[in-house]
Amino acid sequence: MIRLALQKSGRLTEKSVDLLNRCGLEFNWSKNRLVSRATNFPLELMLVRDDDIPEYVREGVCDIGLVGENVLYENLQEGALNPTVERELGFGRCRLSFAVPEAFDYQGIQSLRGRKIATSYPGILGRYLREKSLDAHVIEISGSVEITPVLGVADVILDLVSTGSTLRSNNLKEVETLMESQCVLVRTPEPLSSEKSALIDRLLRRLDGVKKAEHNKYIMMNATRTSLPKIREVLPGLEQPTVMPLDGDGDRLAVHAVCHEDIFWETMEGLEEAGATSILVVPIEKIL
Ligand code: PRT
Ligand code: ZN
Repeated sequence: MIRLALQKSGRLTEKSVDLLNRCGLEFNWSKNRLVSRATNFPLELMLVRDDDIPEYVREGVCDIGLVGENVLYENLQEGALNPTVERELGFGRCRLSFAVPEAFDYQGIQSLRGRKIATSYPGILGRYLREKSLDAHVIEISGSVEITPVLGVADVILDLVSTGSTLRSNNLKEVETLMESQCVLVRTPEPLSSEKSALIDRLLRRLDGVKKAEHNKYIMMNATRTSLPKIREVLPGLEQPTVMPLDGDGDRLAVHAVCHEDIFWETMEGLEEAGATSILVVPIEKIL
């Protein structure tokens, strides 16, 4: 049995569970329990605060975990073994950025020198300032960092941004991005039994299949053999198609293929112009 650490309740929870469901995992779901077992895969979920996930995975309490890169890198331990990133999951995207009051005359990172910078990410900020040889005062705040400039607590903030509306409503402007972040699947640096490794590989293969399927479409159309080269020009992502004669019509063919890209209306119109008819585009759920 492998154990996976997951945020108990927050921005990553729903998308993480949805991804596991799409990998075929089902749970006897109870949000108030610390541990939930999958009913059809040897895996149990450990539901915790996201900030604790790197530590649980580092120590091998959990074999794998789903966590934001911002939290992972904040909890990196220098000189120790850290969790390794196995997959980027493409959700929970945000950026960790410096922001200053609208009136602040920002002239690049040199403007950070000597300033009071409020953040919930003192580890990442400290490393950044050392790397850039900048001296500044780091003020650690656990939440609502965006209100610290107006309170006179800080000159600059370093906080997560996604749409930017929190900054705007506090009269702050984003001036520098320190890092981009998304949810990742991490693995413990502790040695694992071959059985556990095999289970993790099995889950990763399913994840890859789900991810691959997201960007692929199955396309079906009727066409003539002479129109095939034109159709391929319109659909560069078309794999070797399956071509079948249509019953009772010697010249016309049914063309079926996996297409490695999204298909927009413009593409459909292009296919029609190339001579295709009865064009069907369907999503793919899984690919192995
Ligand atoms: O209780 P627990 O400790 O588990 O949860 P939490 O409150 O610490 O974290 P949570 O659930 O808020 O976020 C979990 C993860 O989601 C973060 O660690 C990021 O990896 C990711 N994420 C993605 C975000 C955002 N987008 C985000 N916009 N986390 C926080 N924000 C906040 C940000 O701090 C700021 O206050 O949203 C505000 C900015 O949003 P915009 O859209 O106004 O720019
Ligand atoms: Zn947290």
